Amino acid sequence: MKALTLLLALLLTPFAGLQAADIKKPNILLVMVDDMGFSDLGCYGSEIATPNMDKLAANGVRFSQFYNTAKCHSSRVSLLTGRWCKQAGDQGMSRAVTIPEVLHPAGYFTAMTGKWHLDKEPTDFGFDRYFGHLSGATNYYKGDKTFRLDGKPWTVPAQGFYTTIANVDYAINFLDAARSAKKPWFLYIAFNAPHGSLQPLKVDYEKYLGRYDAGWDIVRAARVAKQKQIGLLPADTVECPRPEHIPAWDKLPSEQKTWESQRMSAYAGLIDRIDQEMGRLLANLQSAGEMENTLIVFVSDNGACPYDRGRPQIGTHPYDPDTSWSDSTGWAWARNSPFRFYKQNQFEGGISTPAIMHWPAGLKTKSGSIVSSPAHLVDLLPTFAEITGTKSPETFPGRQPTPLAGISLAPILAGGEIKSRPPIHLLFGSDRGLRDGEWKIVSFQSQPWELYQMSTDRTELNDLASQHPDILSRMVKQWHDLTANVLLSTGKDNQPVSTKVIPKTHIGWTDYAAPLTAGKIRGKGKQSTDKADSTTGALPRGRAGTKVKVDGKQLVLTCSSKDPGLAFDKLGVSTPGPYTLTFRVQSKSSGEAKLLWTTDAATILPKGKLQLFTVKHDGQWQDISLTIAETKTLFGMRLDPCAGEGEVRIEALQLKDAKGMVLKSWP
Ligand SMILES: [Ca+2]
Repeated sequence: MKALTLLLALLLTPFAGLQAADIKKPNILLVMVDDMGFSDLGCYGSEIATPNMDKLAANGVRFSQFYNTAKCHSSRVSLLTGRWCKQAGDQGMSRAVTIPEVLHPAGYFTAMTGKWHLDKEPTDFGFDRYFGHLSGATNYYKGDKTFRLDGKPWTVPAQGFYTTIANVDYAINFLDAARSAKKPWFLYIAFNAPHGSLQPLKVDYEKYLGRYDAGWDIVRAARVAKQKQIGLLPADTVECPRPEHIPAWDKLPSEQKTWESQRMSAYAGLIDRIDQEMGRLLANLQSAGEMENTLIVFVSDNGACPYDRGRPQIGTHPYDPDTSWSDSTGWAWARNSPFRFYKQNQFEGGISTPAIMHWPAGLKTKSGSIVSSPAHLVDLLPTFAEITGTKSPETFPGRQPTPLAGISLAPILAGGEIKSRPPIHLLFGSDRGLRDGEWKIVSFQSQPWELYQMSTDRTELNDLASQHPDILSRMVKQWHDLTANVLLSTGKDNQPVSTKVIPKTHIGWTDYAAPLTAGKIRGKGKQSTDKADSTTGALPRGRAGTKVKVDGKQLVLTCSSKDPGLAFDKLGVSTPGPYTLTFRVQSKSSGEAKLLWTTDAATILPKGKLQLFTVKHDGQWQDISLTIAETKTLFGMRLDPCAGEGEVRIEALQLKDAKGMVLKSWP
């Protein structure tokens, strides 16, 4: 009878029947992993063992065009609020209401474990229970000082701790509390794996040692072949070829091959462990009789990460808690198969996530089916609201909620389809994009817009911007309108893109031409709480009268005579001084050069400390190294390479700590 009622309700309108008293509200398990590439799960093309996720996919549904925001914190904001990151008020979420705040009035128990990476704490945004780290990245074994349990500081045990396991330990703990309270539950697990530093468990790492000796060309080809074979991608999909900044595997020196093969084994170990822990959690749901009526959603916050921080740690083991192996651009390319580019870029390699949904009681799609409708993290909140019979409130104490950007995916879960949807707006830093139906425009670091027809060219190989200027200009206008009117973001975000095409590159990508030298163990005894999630510093602001742009690996300053220079308003470093600031400079300007800095937010430059130095304005490149004799932690900085008008170019600008470790680099 109950089944019949449910069926009738579903036939009438999708999920309307779930509000009826005789139908139990579904539990919701939302899992987000960190920096996992599109092809990293077995059911998305990988050779890594992920049997538990594959089983969910086989009995549920997979999305082939599900998007995130290409970056950690912005994806978390969109996921939790159903809005574009800036629209929601960025990390502070002042213009939004979160999923737990929407579900709470419907009687839900709400809990979270793992990485927060936003302002305040989860318990300030509607979560009844929370265990995890507030930081953007943490040591898998040793954690950091931002760990919290239910709003209170939590000390990471000195022995026997591993973050991926602890996240599931506490998740199970919280579910027990929900069951005792006899409430439906919403559980959000934000694994920090497989984000760098790569610190797998020994057993997981050794399982994959030697498995990647064949290299990224072969692994990539195998993944693409599997993606076609399992029907994830059309058989005529043309994969993006290996870009010039990544060498052919066969051309690597043998020691480089060994190091890279080991790095991929570390990634595989981290991902394998996520799957094992998911298996433990799913077994817990099974034994509680909750598998049937729990909607499980699995997504990644951005594509694989290409930023190679620190020097190779040859001869170390990644399971040594004091090591911190960094990301590999070559493997990021393979892990984002078949797409182009990486985390932070709005190309498909940056924004495409594996996305699995599983819900035996509610899903009316054929088991194991693949949905190719475009969807985005912003759609999750409206979907959850619809299937639980709740609504996102239009007002909320202390906030000014904007309208939802996402749409409910409930019609897809009910076995139907969504024929059209509002455009998907894409923005992180200077990387931009817009997906509207079968068309997508995309800009790499504010370079000229490119146009792709996604229905025939998902891998973005054939730029149609010059062939369809009408479509391009319509979509560019749409992007700017949405940025101003929906994201409420003006200023730098809404400036036109550059007109100059330059080689697409990033200083943080692995430099395979550099000799492979073993570095000292980076960050030994210290934990990363770097919110910026990278040593790549935010682009400095040109002071009044100075225009700044990025040209390849150079910052180009066009100075007027009015007080020229670069302002670094908030450096985001946590290591105290002394420091060195090194860079190469080429000046066609004039006048005295100076560096100013402050160690607190209250001191507005040019107040603060001052150091003068000499730049020859003869158009020749010169190396500059400045010592900043400061014992406190730098907050802001101003670098004036000249005092007159003319062009100044700066490259390899790096702020280093006393031991010579790079804390920030620009551009
Ligand atoms: Ca991430």
